[in-house]
Amino acid sequence: IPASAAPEIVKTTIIVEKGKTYDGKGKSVAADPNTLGDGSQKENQKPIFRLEAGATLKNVVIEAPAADGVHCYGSCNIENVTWKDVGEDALTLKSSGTVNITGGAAYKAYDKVFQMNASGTINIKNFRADDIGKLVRQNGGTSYAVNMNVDNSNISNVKDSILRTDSSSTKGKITNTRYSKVPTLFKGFSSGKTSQS
Ligand code: DGU
Ligand code: CA
Ligand code: CA
Ligand code: CA
Repeated sequence: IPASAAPEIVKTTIIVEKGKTYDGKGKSVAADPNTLGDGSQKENQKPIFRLEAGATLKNVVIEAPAADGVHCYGSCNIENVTWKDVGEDALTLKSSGTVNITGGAAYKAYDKVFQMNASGTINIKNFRADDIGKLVRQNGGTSYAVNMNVDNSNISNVKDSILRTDSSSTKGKITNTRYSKVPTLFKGFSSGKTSQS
C-alpha cells in the first residue's frame, strides 16, 4: 500500500455533469474549510462534489474536513468512494432518483451518513461503515416514500440505527450484512415495511 499523498484541497464545489463520470483514480480530496465548510455539525455547508442526474463518482477518498460531502440532484452512482471522516453528512439526495452506492466506506459520522431529502431509492452494496450515528436518514418529518436497501455490508459502532425514517410509506431491507455494536436496525418504520435476512 503506497503512503497516501496529502489531499487536494477543494475550494469550489466540483460539478459532475449529467451522465458524466468523475474518476479520481484513488486520489484524496478535502474541503477548504473557508469556502465549503469545516465538516462540523453546522448546517448549510457546501458539498465537495455536486452530481447532476445520472452522474458517477468513483475511486475517491474524501478526507477531513469533508464539509457537506456529496450532493446528488437526481440519480447518481457512487463507486469505491471512502469518507475517512464524514462531515455534516456524507451524501444527500437533493432531488428524486436512485442512489447506488457500491463498495467504499464511511467512518466517523457524528450523526448521519446518507441523507434522503427527496423520494427515491438508495441501494448500498459492499459497503463498510464504522463509528456513525445512522447509515441512512430520511429527512425528519417528511412523508414521501424512500426505498432503503443495504446488502453485503459490514456496519459497526452505530449510535442510533442503521435505517431511519418518519414516513409510513418508506421501506427498509437489509440482507447479508454483518453488524457489531448496532443498537437498532430500523427506526420509525411502519409494520410490514422492513425485512432482514
Ligand atoms: O429540516 O432540512 O439535516 O440535509 C431541517 C433541515 C435538515 C437538513 C438535513 C441535511 O433536516 O438540513 O443536512
Ligand atoms: Ca444535516
Ligand atoms: Ca466526522
Ligand atoms: Ca447536510
